[in-house]
Amino acid sequence: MAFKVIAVFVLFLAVLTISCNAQSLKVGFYEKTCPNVEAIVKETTNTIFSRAPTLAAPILRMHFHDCFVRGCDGSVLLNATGNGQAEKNAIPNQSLRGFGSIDRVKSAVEKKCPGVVSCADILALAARDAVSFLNGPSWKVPLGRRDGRVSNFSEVLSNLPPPFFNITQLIASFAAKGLNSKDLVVLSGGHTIGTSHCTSFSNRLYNFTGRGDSDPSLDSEYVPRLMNKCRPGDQTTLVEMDPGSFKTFDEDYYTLVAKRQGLFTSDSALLDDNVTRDYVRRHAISSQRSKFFEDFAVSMVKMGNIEVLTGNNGEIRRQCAFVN
Ligand code: HEM
Ligand SMILES: *[C@@H]1O[C@H](CO)[C@@H](O)[C@H](O)[C@H]1NC(C)=O
Ligand SMILES: *[C@@H]1O[C@H](CO)[C@@H](O)[C@H](O)[C@H]1NC(C)=O
Ligand SMILES: *[C@@H]1O[C@H](CO)[C@@H](O)[C@H](O)[C@H]1NC(C)=O
Ligand SMILES: *[C@@H]1O[C@H](CO)[C@@H](O)[C@H](O)[C@H]1NC(C)=O
Ligand SMILES: *[C@@H]1O[C@H](CO)[C@@H](O)[C@H](O)[C@H]1NC(C)=O
Ligand SMILES: CC(=O)N[C@H]1CO[C@H](CO)[C@@H](O)[C@@H]1O
Repeated sequence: MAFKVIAVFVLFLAVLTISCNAQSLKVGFYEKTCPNVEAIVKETTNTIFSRAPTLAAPILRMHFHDCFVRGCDGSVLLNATGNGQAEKNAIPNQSLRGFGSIDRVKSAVEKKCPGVVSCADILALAARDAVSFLNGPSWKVPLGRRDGRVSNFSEVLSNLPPPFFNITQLIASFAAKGLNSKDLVVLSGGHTIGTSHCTSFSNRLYNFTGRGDSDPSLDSEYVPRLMNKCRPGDQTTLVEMDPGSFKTFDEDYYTLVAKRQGLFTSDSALLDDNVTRDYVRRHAISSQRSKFFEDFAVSMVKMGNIEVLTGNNGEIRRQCAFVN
């Protein structure tokens, strides 16, 4: 009996400690301090995306890159300073675009509520608005992230999964961030929008194993079509990841992957695990659109919670490219 009481008490203490140390994010965090922040972000991003719809996808990707390196702390937005190179200078970031868009949104927010809203939160909101601008789902974004002060070039490669990862590596990479294989297959659905450089998948087309071959896990009729777009060594051409509907957030991605036309090794790899394969197949056949939308919203909120800085940690950056 006494044993039980002690056990319950210890558990109580543990819960108390956890909840004191890690303040959690909250929908409506800026209700009092910047009540219009969500409207400002939506309005500014809508203006930007209406003029340049191809800027929407890169904002979603940028939020992913932010969250996987040092948590969602806006570190991806920082510019290099004298003593080193920033995350945005690492190879996987060569293809990141949209820093200017985030700067514009931040300026609009600063005009109304100076020094209140973090760049990390602005990026999380802009990513949500990017998805819904492209006819995807919308969701409530828990807020209250603080901005980090460190952006480290060499942490990018060790934290972001590259496009040539197999399923074991992908699952491990997501697990390291507290995301499971369902999150992996759901968030990979982000590849329903946007474009990729040939360099991210051309290894699958030419000389895949050094015998002049291509990747057998890629649809053999799709290979010549991709070869047409991407000549060997092409560094500049952009290819639609979900051809024909790369400007619409839909579930076509799963149809493509099921047909073995996923662009990256990491897309094809979703067919190599029970959970992810099952999800791909189910969403490739019947119209499960609203279920995917629901799942995507849930996994985005989960991703947006990775290693966030809250309370007195970090800072509210005045300019997203520089620490205060
Ligand atoms: C599962 C691991 C993932 C890998 C290996 C991966 C890899 C890549 C690569 C290589 C590109 C093309 C970059 C280029 O060459 O221009 C890309 C684009 C993109 N990724 Fe991912 N990605 C992953 C997960 C995600 C997640 C979780 C999201 C968001 C939820 C996402 C959203 C995007 C978007 C929207 C683009 C298009 C960007 C544009 O149009 O510029 N990706 N990804
Ligand atoms: C930050 O660096 C990028 C290039 O990485 C550059 O285009 C941009 O102008 C810089 N931002 C500021 C505010 O200096
Ligand atoms: C950046 O990260 C690497 C690898 O984690 C570490 O060795 C290095 O000291 C870091 N650099 C800075 C300037 O913090
Ligand atoms: C994935 O790659 C790792 C490292 O190369 C390897 O050890 C593992 O066996 C591979 N897994 C699969 C399923 O191919
Ligand atoms: C293909 O790879 C092999 C082995 O790495 C190499 O010897 C050969 O030159 C490559 N062929 C082409 C066309 O790049
Ligand atoms: C996964 O597939 C294997 C082989 O088909 C099967 O033995 C296993 O029970 C499956 N696991 C789950 C969780 O479905
Ligand atoms: C936007 C940006 O800073 N891109 C950089 C990504 O990294 C390469 C070098 O690896 C730089 O040349 C780019 O300017």
